[in-house]
Amino acid sequence: MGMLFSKIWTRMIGSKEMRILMLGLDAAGKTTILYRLKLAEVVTTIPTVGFNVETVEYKNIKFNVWDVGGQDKIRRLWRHYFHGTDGLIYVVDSSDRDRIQDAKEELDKMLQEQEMENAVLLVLANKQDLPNAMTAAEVMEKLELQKLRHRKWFIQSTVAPTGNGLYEGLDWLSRSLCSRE
Ligand SMILES: Nc1nc2c(ncn2[C@@H]2O[C@H](COP(=O)(O)OP(=O)(O)OP(=O)(O)O)[C@@H](O)[C@H]2O)c(=O)[nH]1
Ligand SMILES: [Mg+2]
Repeated sequence: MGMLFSKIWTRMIGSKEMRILMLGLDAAGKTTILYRLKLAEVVTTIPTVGFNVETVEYKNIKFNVWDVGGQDKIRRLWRHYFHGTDGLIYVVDSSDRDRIQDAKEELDKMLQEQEMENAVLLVLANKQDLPNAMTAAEVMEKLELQKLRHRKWFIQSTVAPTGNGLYEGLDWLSRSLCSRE
């Protein structure tokens, strides 16, 4: 009965599509996350030089997820993907204390862009399995998320290869994007 109802419902309202941009410094775990969500398995990744895009369906929403390479030299390409972004997933390597300040600066720059004005922000404090990883609370402080104004944001701890935390993150995204309209 539940199944039938949800099928009728989907037919009536159609499923929503959301453009999700996934960014973060190189080796943060973006591509691992994308394919864990898409294929439910761990793929061996190589640094992304361009982008990967996949559609992930979850809770009646089609998330079109754009995963763009984060290497220093190609970060200037990020801005070409901003237009029409509903949600930004910002992936952080929580074990990389040396570069958390860089991660903050890149995030700040992006959030100032007019094209990103209406995007909700999901920060993934990834690599929580590594010893000495910063907790989500520490990552939140380092990124100064509490200072953000007029922005819906959420931070979630994740371990990309096991999938830990990823669906909690998508849950928040779907809730905040649905309540936005
Ligand atoms: N221990 C651990 N390793 C991870 C985790 N997530 C990703 N990795 C590893 O980190 C490395 C980089 O992951 P990628 O997914 O390629 O990183 P990326 O963010 O796509 O990097 P670029 O494409 O260069 O921007 C790979 O060796 C992954 O297996 C995690 O949660 N824990
Ligand atoms: Mg990649």
